[in-house]
Amino acid sequence: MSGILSMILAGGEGTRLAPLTSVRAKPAVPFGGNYRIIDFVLNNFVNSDLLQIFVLTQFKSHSLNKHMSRRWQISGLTNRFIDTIPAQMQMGKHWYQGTADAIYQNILLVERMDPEVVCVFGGDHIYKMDVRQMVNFHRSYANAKLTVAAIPVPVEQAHQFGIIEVDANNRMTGFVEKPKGPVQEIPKMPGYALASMGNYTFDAQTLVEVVKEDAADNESKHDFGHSIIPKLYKGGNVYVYDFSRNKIRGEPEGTSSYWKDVGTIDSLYNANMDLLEVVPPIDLYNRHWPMRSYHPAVPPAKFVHDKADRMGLAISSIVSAGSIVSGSLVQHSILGYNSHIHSHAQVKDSVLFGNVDVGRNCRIRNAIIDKNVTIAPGTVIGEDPEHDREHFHVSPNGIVVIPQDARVGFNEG
Ligand code: ADQ
Ligand code: ADP
Repeated sequence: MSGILSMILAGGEGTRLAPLTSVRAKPAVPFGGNYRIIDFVLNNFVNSDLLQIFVLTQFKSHSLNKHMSRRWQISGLTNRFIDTIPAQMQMGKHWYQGTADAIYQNILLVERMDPEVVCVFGGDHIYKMDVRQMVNFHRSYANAKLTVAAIPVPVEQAHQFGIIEVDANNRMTGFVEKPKGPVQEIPKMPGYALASMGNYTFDAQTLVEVVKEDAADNESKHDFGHSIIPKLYKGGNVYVYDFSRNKIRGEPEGTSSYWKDVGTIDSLYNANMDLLEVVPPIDLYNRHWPMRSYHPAVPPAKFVHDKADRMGLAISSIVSAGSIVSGSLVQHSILGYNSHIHSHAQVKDSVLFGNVDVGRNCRIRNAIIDKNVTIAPGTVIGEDPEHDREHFHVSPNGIVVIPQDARVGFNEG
């Protein structure tokens, strides 16, 4: 496929993921032991063989840049590239005002490439999509100016998304960004509304025109959801791509409709836990859809015990390289790189990002522990909600979050 340029919006501040986003952008937040959130969209493009990609960053981009340059930077040999573009204030002394402004400030990159279509995708969702199928769908409508990918969501969640109405010919007939009131339910799916996934395939000419026009409009929020789509669909040339039609090679029909917005601590935790199911709703082991990421040079994971009555065991868990589970028990948890779990400790229903040291006799449950954390021997986390709320950030569902570089339990009596 040619003439396709992709722009990945990776500047999200991710305030609802605090404190995990206190020093890094949301797309750089670790996920599933081995990955960062942005790996999912990047693998979608690479596995779709669409390799002309700009990744637009803004907030707290150092960790993301490092990840990009260690694993994803491609340039030079052919016309294929993945280029990470920092906010450069090309159009005046201000940051990106919104997602449409992020494209506008980089419009020269689009004009220079002179593509036929531009895929503008978000950088912070967990899903697999063969993007070629969406582009083919878009191209099948000669008059299509924009195609928006869509998925049903329960109506209770509709206020978090752009909500779409569509006619029998896949044409968009209504769009409200993050509606405050009641929404139109999907006629054949009561209780559900059709949500935008924030993934757009634009006719290139249209994209250039609309973002320039939008930049000149002082009333605009300069955002695709608030400003561009509500105007554009009224012209009758905006189409809706039903994500459940997307088929991933090597996977049965229908399994590819997993899509998670991991914008909150609880949704991030739940999406991690999804990976631990016997048959997970998103398969990371499909050889036809390799999940690339940066892998540090560390030794394999190791499970040891020095006495017969002691375990060094992980059950229903994902354990990344460099980890040592010694004389301790890990249950239904995800351990990132270099997690060390010492004797008699128990880790249950938790996610450790990496470089975490859990001391002897600790009991950890229902926790997300960020990188480079040391937990003193005997510390208990996740068993006493009142104590946890006093000392740590605790999510509405009771997930305890330990921030990066913390030393926990050393100063307590
Ligand atoms: P939101 O996710 O709320 O809604 P937004 O916060 O604008 O939209 O983020 C969209 C993408 O752009 C994210 O990947 C984010 O990281 C990135 N981004 C945000 N601000 C940016 C900036 N200034 N510079 C660069 N990148 C930036 C959108 C749509 C909804 C849709 C949901 C689906 O507006 O209609 O339903 O996505 O999650
Ligand atoms: P992440 O925590 O997202 O994995 P990295 O470990 O890749 O991020 O770190 C990104 C960069 O952020 C590091 O190279 C370092 O420069 C900076 N950094 C991370 N933690 C700290 C810290 N505690 N103090 C100062 N700089 C830090």
